[in-house]
Amino acid sequence: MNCFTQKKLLIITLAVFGATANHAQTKKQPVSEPLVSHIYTADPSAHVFNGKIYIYPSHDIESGVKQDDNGSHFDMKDYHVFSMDSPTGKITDHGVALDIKDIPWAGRQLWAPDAAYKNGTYYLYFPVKDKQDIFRIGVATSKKPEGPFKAEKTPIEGSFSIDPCIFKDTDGSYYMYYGGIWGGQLQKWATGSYDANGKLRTKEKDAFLPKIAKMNNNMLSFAETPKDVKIIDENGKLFLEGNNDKRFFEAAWVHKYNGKYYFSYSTGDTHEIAYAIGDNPYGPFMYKGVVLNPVQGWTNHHSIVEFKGKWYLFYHDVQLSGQTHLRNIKVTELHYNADGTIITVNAYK
Ligand code: FUB
Repeated sequence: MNCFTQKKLLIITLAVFGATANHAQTKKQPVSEPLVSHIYTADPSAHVFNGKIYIYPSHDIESGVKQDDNGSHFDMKDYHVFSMDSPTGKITDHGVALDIKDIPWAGRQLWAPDAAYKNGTYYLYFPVKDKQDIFRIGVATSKKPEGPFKAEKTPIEGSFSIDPCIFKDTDGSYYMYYGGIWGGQLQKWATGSYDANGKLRTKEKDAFLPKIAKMNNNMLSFAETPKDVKIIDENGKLFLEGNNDKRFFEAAWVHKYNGKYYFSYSTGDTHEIAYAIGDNPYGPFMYKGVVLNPVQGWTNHHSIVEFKGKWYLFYHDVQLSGQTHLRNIKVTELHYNADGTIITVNAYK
């Protein structure tokens, strides 16, 4: 994640690209306005609980930490939960739902969370660096969708990297999808265990793949060793790192539409939300196209949810601040073609 790479040349290229993209987009009118303007919010994971929409975003702040290769300036310290009676209705900020100081094992950087409900308990899943500066995924519980949430004493065993997405299948099974390259550290787990020197791959190599693990009944642990989620082209081939307009970068989200599984994700340095379709939760998922074109700011992160028979795309941009690490969440309706493909959203017109 983040607009910096390890190579200076790429830093410059990305900076120029980012500035150009921002400039072009700010001349256009946004199709949606920020849902929240009293604090900065990002990475909106939306769910329908008890007939209302609940949004679990990151809470962006200016902590003064300098930008670096690992996205250290995304230095978030708590989560707020929001609810809405409808996507066009009033939004309620339920206040701090979980604070980093109440997560016993946490070091720094509370990144994009997600939530789930099962048998009277709400679960908040969150990535945060542990005290060794390694991203792990934690879980916290509450009896209310808005929290406050109480964190477990340790991260989910076997978890690593960032951006958990919890998907409930129609048979009642829950799966976690997760992962993110660059600052998300997925490249440091290429051998199956943590290697602080794990490098990004060169263009001709297979791209890193997101992970999936079925959840145990208690929703607090993985029921299996995490597996790769294969994203393939129309010939069944995995994408290479050089296919950076299609390969996985971060921000996994899964939803089901007409019996098919839709895996959507950010392409990171090409700034799109792409999607691929599969026949079961494990995939493989065949690339189909773009859900959301690049937005203002470097990151692009979304969720897709059905509410009262319509589908909605929650996303963020930097309309309020103009700064990549101070984002604001938005929503717009999402439409499908008759063949099940998604009509690409342009966040500006
Ligand atoms: O908000 C911090 C990180 O930025 C998220 O974890 C990524 O998906 C990107 O949006």
